[in-house]
Amino acid sequence: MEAAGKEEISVEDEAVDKNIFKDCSKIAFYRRQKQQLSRRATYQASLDSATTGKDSTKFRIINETTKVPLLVEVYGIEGNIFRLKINEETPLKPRYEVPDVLTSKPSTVRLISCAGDADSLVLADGKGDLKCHITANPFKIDLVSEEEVVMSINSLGQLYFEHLQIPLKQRATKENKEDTSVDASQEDQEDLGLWEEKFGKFVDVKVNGPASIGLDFSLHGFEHLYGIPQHAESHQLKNTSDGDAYRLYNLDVYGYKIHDKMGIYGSVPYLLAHKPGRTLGIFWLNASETLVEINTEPAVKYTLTQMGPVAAKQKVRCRTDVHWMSESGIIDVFLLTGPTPSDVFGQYSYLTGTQAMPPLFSLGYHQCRWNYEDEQDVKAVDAGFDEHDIPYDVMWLDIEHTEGKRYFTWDKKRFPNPRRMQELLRSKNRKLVVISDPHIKIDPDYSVYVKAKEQGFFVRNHEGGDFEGVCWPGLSSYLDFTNPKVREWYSGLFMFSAYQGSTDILYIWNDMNEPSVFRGPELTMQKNAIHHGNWEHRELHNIYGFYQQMATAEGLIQRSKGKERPFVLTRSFFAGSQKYGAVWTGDNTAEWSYLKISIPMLLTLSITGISFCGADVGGFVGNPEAELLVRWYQAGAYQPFFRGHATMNTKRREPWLFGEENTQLIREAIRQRYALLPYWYSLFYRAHVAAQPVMRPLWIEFPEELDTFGVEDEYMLGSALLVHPVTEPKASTVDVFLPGSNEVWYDSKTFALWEGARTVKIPVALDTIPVFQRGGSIVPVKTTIGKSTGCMTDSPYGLRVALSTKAR
Ligand code: NBV
Repeated sequence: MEAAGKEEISVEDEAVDKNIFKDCSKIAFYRRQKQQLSRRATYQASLDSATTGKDSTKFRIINETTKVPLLVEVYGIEGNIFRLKINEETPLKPRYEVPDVLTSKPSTVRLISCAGDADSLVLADGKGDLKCHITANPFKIDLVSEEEVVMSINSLGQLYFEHLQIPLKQRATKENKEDTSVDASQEDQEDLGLWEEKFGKFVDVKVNGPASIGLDFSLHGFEHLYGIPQHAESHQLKNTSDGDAYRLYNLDVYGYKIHDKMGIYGSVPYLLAHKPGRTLGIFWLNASETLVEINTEPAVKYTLTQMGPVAAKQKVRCRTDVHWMSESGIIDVFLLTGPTPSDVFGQYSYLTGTQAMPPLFSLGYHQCRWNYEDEQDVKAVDAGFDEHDIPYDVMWLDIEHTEGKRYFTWDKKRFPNPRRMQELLRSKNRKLVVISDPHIKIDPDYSVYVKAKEQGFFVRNHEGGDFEGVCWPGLSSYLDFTNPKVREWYSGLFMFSAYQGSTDILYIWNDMNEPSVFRGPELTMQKNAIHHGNWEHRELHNIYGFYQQMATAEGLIQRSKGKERPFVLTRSFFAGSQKYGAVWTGDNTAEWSYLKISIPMLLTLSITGISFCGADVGGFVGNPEAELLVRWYQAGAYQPFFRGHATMNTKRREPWLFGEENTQLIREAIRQRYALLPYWYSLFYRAHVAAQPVMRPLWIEFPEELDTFGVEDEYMLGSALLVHPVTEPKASTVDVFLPGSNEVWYDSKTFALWEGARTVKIPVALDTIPVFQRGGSIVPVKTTIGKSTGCMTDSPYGLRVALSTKAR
């Protein structure tokens, strides 16, 4: 590793220093919203002047204090979706609206105004089942389905919109001075971070001043919420306390802490709420730093004596309030009304696309390490798999394979003949994945740098020069992937003619694309860096990595002249990243608790569209003991993206290095993965064509069964297999919950039959992976296993048929 890297991050440190990152109290827009909302200035809608056009119904709302008018647009979208947009009616300059995430312009349905006067307006989506009841004063919207209010918007009065202002210094007249939504004395200015915000030694100068937005949603009858990755947290979202909101801000957090709501590598600002009979989704399309607060008010139970018989009969419903806050942009929110979980998946995929269909090889096992040293090392590891009769598909090369971290090059000493190395892998139907990060070494002799520089393809600093930050290669500039021209050019770098030494078995891994900047605030880019179109980085921070993966995937498609499916793994992601490939959960740690949390983390990604996801098997940081490694392989074999990986300075951990008994256990786990390949491939096909997640929390398959709503130590693969990985050391039994009163389940190993709707104690030995097949299902398998997926084309298929209750 070169000096630049070592100075900045000690790769031996196991615990993250949380002081590098902000908590809510250090986020100025959070403090401002909290302070201002306690003053409760309300909005009033002018419904008498509402207009309904082909696409939307528009009206104006006004804040009683600031008097600044906002324009509200309500859209009905095909498939039972509503869209609500709120922007300034006449902003000083345009505010950022996230481009490129929606797959196409969603088809609108004309809203019909059913009833209305100056105080209220009722809009129906045509079929008459769903209605938006808009109340003028104070402004709120109720979403009504079959006469039941399922969601209220702004019923808590948390609508917050900082309108763009002329910088204080430029304001000439007293009149202008009063024209401020955040009325702050000079002393308060600093604390409120209106035009300048300090964090440690960093100062964020905001040329546009305060621009934050917020809105509340009350979900009636709901107390189970899921989504808004990425956090190292439980699958079911927790209530947030003051100052501990879920943060969506893409950050490079090495060895992140678990059970924490801090932002890590990616963000999908989309959550689902579920109760028996209905699932809803809220997709908050905003790419700036975002915070989400959640508060469930449990149902109040009245007793006859307290309230009298009439009140007791009224069922008081529980309610969950969700409060979204973003640093800038506009309010653009999609309400997905279900009613079933799969309807919500369909609605979300209609907006953002479905999972890209992975090439078959990428569903096999991937072998990675930072780093495989040289061609000889690759050859030896590759041979090790064959010697130990362990199937694998993909060898991975990390940053050290390049000439001084210059991506698209090879270290000539370590990898003198990359083609020869790829031919060796090809002979066994195997592939190679190499890393390509977004930072480009500042080096006048590096052609990628020179060409990008010449064409003005780097993100700029606020003074107009190229942004420069330190990363693995030392001082670097960062490609501005938000610019379509940059993406086109970058895609071209993957052409075989441009990328010397690459062949058609080479695929790509995008890392550090939050983006990670070693000396930057919170280890990322300054928010006032400038992107294409003159947008500040703060507007689009969370979508930077999305764009790199998009350009990379496009490059791989073009290089094959549109014939082959790409494979691109990304660390950073946003809503819609599923269209471009796979995501992993970054730098986890070799501890049992991280193995355990991989399940809820992947379930959350899966239900927010990203089916192709995985966690580093073995744990990236630290050295797993043999038992943990074995259990991790067993769990990983049943997770969608299956890759072993380890940081540098860890002990080598190829599967055969832990004694014959453990080699056999790992071999068996990987072989089970390969046996199930036809099932995996079919599940991905369903994810691709019908938006059904591959890895599913139990509540999706059993949406009426309350007992399933909080389960996160087991899950379904498709609708046929239930998996309960062993995540505790020295386990001799696991308690497996088998849902469904009308279901039967078969132990995949012993074929023992269990009735559903019970928890069973399953004895486990070191070789047990608790997997159960649902009665009434058929699982396609391969009955012989080869060296790699490509070697199994001719292996016979088998069908595992499990009889249902009816057939017995
Ligand atoms: O490229 C080196 C590593 C990589 O192995 C890992 O998977 C990424 O998450 N990368 C982070 C950068 C260094 C982390 C200390």
